[in-house]
Amino acid sequence: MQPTDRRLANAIRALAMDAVEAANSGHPGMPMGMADAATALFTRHLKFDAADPHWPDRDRFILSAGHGSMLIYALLYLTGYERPTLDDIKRFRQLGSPCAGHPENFELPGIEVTTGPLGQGVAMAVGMAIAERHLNAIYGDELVDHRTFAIAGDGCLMEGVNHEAIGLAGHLRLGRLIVLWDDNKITIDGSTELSRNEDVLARYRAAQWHTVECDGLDAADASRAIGEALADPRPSLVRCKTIIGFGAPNKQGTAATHGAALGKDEVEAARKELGLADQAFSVPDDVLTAWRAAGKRGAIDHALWKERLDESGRKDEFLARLNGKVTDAWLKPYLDKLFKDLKPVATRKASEMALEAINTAIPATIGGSADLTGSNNTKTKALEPLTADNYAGRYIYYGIREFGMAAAMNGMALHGGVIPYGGTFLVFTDYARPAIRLSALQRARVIYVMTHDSIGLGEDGPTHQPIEHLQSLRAMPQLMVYRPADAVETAECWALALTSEEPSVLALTRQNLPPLRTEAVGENLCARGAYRMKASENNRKVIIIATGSEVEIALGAAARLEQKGIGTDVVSMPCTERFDAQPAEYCDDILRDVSKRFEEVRELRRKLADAGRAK
Ligand SMILES: Cc1ncc(C[n+]2csc(CCOP(=O)(O)OP(=O)(O)O)c2C)c(N)n1
Ligand SMILES: [Mg+2]
Repeated sequence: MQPTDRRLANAIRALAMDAVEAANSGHPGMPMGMADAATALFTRHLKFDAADPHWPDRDRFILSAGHGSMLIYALLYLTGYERPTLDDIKRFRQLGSPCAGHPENFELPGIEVTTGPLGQGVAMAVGMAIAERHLNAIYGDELVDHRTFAIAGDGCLMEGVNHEAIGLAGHLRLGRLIVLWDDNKITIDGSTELSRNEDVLARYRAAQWHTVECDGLDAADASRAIGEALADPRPSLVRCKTIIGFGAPNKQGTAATHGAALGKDEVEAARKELGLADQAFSVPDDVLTAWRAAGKRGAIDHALWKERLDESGRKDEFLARLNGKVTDAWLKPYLDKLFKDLKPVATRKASEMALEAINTAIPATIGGSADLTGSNNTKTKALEPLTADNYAGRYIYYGIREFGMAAAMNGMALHGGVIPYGGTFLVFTDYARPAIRLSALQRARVIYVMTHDSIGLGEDGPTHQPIEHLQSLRAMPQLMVYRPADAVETAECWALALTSEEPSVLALTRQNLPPLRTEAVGENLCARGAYRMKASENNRKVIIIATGSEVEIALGAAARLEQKGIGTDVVSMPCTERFDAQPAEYCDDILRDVSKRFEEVRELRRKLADAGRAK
C-alpha cells in the first residue's frame, strides 16, 4: 500500500528535527511547517530525475527561505540523489559536510542556487525563469520546457528586493514561475503582526501575478493550488497557510521552533505526535521506497527528452550552449580593426564597441541596464529587447531595479545557457551589492558594466561620485574587478570576464581617454592583472601604478619626471585580483623587486621608531 502523503512529509520532519538536534544548531520550524506542501510539489509536480541533477530541462527548485536548508537536504536524500547521504545529513552543519548551514550550489548538485540572504532566492528564480523562456524561444518546446519553483518565507516577501523581483516577473509575464509562500505568520522576533500588516496577495496581484491559497498542511490541497498555478499564464504566488514547527506539540506555531534545536523532550513528544519510530534518522522502508519512486518519476520524460535532443539536429550546439564555454576568438580581429582607427574614446563607449563584436560572436549574451542604457552603453545595435512578447530578445530593460537586476542575472547565469551582463553607475553597485556578493560566492558568471567610475563623471556631484566603491569591490573575494585604461584594455578585460568562471565588474569612464596601447602585441596583457606600460628611460627611481583613467595622468607625470632625470616606470594595473595570482617572479619584475622594497620600507620604519623612542 502506498504510504499517505502525511507519512511521506513526516519523513522530512523527522530528518529535519533529528539533524538540527544532532548539530544543536539549525532551523527545524520551516521544514516541519512546509513538509506537506513540499511533498506535494516533489511527488506530483516537479519535473526532475534524481539520477541526473544536471538534466538541462529539469524544473528548477529554489529554496529561497535558505535557513530551512534541512528541507532540501531531506528532499534530495529521500528522492535518491547521490548526495547527500544519510551520513552527510547526520553531519549537518559540521565542517566538511555538504549539508551546510544554508544551501550552497557549490556543495551539492540539486541545489541550484545559494540561499540564506533572504529575498534573493525569489529574485534569482525570476532570472532562472527568464533564462528558460529565452532558451525556449531559441530551441523550442522539444528541448526547453521547464518551470521554476521557489519556496519563500515571510522574510523573503518582506525584503525590498521582493518588490523589484516580482515587478520584473509580472512585467515579463513569467507564467512558469511559481512561488510557494510559507505563510506561517512567524519570524524570528515573533508574530508577523509585530512588523507587517500589508495585504501580500493584493501586492502580488498589483504586480500582475496570479495568486491562490491553500492549506499548506494538506498535501492534496497544496497540490490542487499548484495545479491552478501551473494553469495560469501569469507568475503565481501560492499562499500556503502553515504552522511553523508543525508536529512539535508544545512549540509549534511559535518562534521557538524557527532557529534552534527542539530539545530532547520536545523531539520525543513530536515523535509520538507524528507517529514516528523512536530511533533518530530512521525512515520507514515503505516511506523511503515511495520517495525513491518519486525521485524516478522524471526518468521517462528525461529519456524522451534525450531522444528529442538526438533527433533535433542541434544537439552539439545545444550542449555547448548549456556548457557555457566561450572563446575570445573575436578579440584579435576586433583589435586589428581598432588599431587602424585609434582615437580618444570613453571606456564605456569602448565597451560598447567591444560588445558589438562580442554580441555577434557569442549568441549567449543577454545585456541590460537598470534604466541607464544610454549611459552604460550596454545595448548594441542588433540586440532586440527581451519582452513578454519576444523572449528571443537579448536586451532587458530592468527598470530602476539594480538589486533585482543583479539577482536576476545570478539566476540566469546559474540556469546556464546564457551569459548575462548589466549596467548601472559604479556608485550604485551599493544598491546591488548583496547580489554581487552572491555572484562571487556562487561563482556565477555575471558581468557588471559599471560606468561613471571616477571624478570624471562630471557635474552630478557627490551623490553620484564613487569614492570607496572600487576598493570595497576589490575587497570582495572571488569577484574580479577590472578598470581598463583605454579601448584596447577594455576589450581585453571583456575577453577575460567572458572566459573566466568568476563574476566581473568592469569599472568604466564617462569621459574620453586617449589611446595608450597603440599596437598589437599578440597577447592579452590585462590577463596578468598588471603590466609595465612604460619603462623608465633614466635611472629608475619611481614606479607609478595606476588604473583606468589615471594611467593617462601617470604617463604625463612620468614624462615630467623623466625630463628632470628621474627614471619612472608606469604600471597599468587593470585587475589587482589577477595580479595577486601571478607568480612572485612576475610581480617582482613588474614592481622591481618588490620584496626588497618592502624590506627598505620596514628598515625605514624601524629607524623612525628608534628615533621616536630616543626622543
Ligand atoms: C537578508 C537577511 N536578513 C536577515 C536574515 C536573518 N534571518 C534568517 S531567517 C529570518 C526570519 C525569517 O522569517 P521567515 O521567512 O518567516 O521564516 P520562518 O521563521 O517562518 O522560518 C531572519 C531575520 C537573513 N538570513 N537574511
Ligand atoms: Mg515565517
